[in-house]
Amino acid sequence: RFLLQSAALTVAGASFPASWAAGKIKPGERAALIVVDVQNCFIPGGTLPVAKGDEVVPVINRIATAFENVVVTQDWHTQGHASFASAHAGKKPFETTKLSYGQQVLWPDHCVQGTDDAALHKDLKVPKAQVILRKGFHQHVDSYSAFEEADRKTSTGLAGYLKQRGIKTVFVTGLATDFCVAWTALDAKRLGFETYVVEDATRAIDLNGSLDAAWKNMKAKGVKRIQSSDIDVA
Ligand code: VGL
Ligand code: ZN
Repeated sequence: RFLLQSAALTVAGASFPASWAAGKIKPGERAALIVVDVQNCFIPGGTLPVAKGDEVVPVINRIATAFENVVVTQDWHTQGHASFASAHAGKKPFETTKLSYGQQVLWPDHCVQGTDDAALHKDLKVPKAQVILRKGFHQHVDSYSAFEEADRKTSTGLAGYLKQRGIKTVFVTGLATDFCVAWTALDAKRLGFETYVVEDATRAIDLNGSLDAAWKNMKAKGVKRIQSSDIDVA
């Protein structure tokens, strides 16, 4: 849980970094913050609004200052994308259907490439963001996870990108807790990263108990649930 700066720990002399004494997590240079889908589409006023989605912005802005590495994702759908209810005759948003890779929740049209709706929230301030990863752009395949598309075959390359840069730990934030955040965190853990979800830096859609189910699943798989106050933000 604690990443010690080697110079700061003297066992005999009992000198510890302040963050260690305070029990806070200090993200080192081998940690990355992943900011999932903080886009207008998921903010009240957008096409698939997440209740209080805007409230994650100041929390993410604050903790982002503690990270050397930041990855931002964007849900980036084609028009008439397979995850849109409007693409399936007789289907309404929030119903499900069976696609080639399994069950798919059908959503209102949202986050269409290049629209204002798909833009990042204007108040999001992550100056150290090094990559913006777009997902969900294959017409027939959704991608909640930033690592792997819903067919469970097509990689986004994010794991390789992070591993080649020596990243061992990821902190997942953004929207929505029970869909893109959870799927991203579960894949991160499965792919070998120590994985935290910063709960107060997320908001949920909560469809038919999906939020409880997501937390149970994440706990079972070893994803750690923390609050932004658990992070040492200098
Ligand atoms: C998301 C539903 C559809 C998300 C994306 O970002 O959680 N949810 N597309
Ligand atoms: Zn989507």
